[in-house]
Amino acid sequence: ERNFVAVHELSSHLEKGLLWVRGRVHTSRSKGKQCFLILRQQSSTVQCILAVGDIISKQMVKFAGNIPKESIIDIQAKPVSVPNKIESCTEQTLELCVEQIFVISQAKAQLPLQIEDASRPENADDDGLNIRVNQDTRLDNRVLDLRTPANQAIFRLEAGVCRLFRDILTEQGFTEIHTPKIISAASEGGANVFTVSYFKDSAYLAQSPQLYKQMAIAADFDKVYTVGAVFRAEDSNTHRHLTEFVGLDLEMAFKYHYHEVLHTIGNTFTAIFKGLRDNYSREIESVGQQYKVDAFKFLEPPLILQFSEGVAMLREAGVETGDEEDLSTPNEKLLGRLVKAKYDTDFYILDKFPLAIRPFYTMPDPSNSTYSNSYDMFMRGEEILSGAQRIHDPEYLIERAKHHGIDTTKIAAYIESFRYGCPPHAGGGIGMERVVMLYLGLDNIRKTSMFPRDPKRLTP
Ligand code: ATP
Ligand code: AMO
Repeated sequence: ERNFVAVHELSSHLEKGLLWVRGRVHTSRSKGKQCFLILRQQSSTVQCILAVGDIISKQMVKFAGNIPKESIIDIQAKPVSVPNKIESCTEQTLELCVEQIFVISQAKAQLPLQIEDASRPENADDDGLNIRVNQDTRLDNRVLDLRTPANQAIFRLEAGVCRLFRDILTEQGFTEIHTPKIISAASEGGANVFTVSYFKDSAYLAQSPQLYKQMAIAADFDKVYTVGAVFRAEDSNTHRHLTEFVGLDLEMAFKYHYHEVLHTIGNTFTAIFKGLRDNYSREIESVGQQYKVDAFKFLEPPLILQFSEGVAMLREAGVETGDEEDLSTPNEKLLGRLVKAKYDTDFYILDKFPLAIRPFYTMPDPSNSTYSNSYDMFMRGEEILSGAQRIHDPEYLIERAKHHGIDTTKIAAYIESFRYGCPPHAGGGIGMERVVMLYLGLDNIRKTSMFPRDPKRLTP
């Protein structure tokens, strides 16, 4: 039996004799009677030495030098301290003197990309010798690309976002639900749905859990959330649109005012930001070694502005925009910069959007029906959540749906669920990949989707 030790724990095994380590060959070079091999385990690396002597033969040194990079090997070795720091490894103060080496799984000799190239800092001085790996090469060979320290960190942090979302809401009495992804009617209106054949009929892939999370409220679940795939047949080739993303959705009954829900969501975001800052500092640092990462700033409680205030700030900055006009992407970003300059926060909430630009189920503002009880939330000047109070009166809901040109017979079960009594409620939907992208300040949503789907990419 082999007593395996993790690379990052080797320092506590110094001078304790032989042990086993399993890892990948990160790099290897033979120099006559010696072979220097860097062994990698996720983001940890350690230098290994094979030197011809009593235990190691010439053939073994040659064999070790010829193991293809990325192969998985087991070595039996003694960890020893080194006098000079080994800069190229995460374990800088020790190395492994190898006595036995076994190849467990051999990688192809020719790799489509080199992990070292794919890990290179984005802003490193480029003397023309450094090879950059472009995004398509990375995504085409995603399993290799995901082995870089930055990618290891990004997807561990992404798991953290989901875990925090679940834990924070569960603690507040929310119930996790699962909603169907094969549905018979578009929930957000519009044409951006994928049609799939469903036996003799056709169906849609869900563009949101919207109708079902509201139906769970009508069914007395009171506070619900769901984490699941959301599909959008949008031919949007941008840095922030995917055709399939993970939605973090929540819905909640309230007593007096939809701001009970707005505050719950806002506080959930600040709790997630704190959880990431406090528990994922190693991951954040690791991403920062490859990409420029500025610390994410937020206020407690979060800043809430009215949509009309946002419009006024834009106009003051010289932008022409209508009272009821949606924020274009450039205006959204500009407003983010203006808010940051004035309030020093990368997260803020915009409340009371014009009714005309919101989905049919949105509750109008009872005091001014030009506006609505709806809100968006932004990270680094980009939309991260859309939400609203919903109409829970079935007749009024039908009127609003018809106004939006929606065939109400297709959503009859949804409307019917409000005929048996339903508490006032509100909620919102978050894009998981966008949270990670914007928290870290990355420039493309494909960096935070493990196997991204966009209009031009369906594999791997
Ligand atoms: P997002 O707002 O990011 O798209 P959403 O689901 O709320 O999320 P929409 O309301 O459909 O999406 O889109 C709003 C904004 O997205 C628009 O202001 C538009 O500027 C931007 N957008 C959408 N598609 C594209 C595209 N193909 N190219 C550039 N911008 C786009
Ligand atoms: P909306 O359509 O604004 O609202 O979507 C909610 C959030 O999902 C993210 N998002 C996307 N992420 C990646 N790629 C896309 N193509 C994409 N489209 C949207 C954004 C967005 O803020 N039913 C409502 C939510 C609600 O009212 O509860 C809805 O789906 O972060």
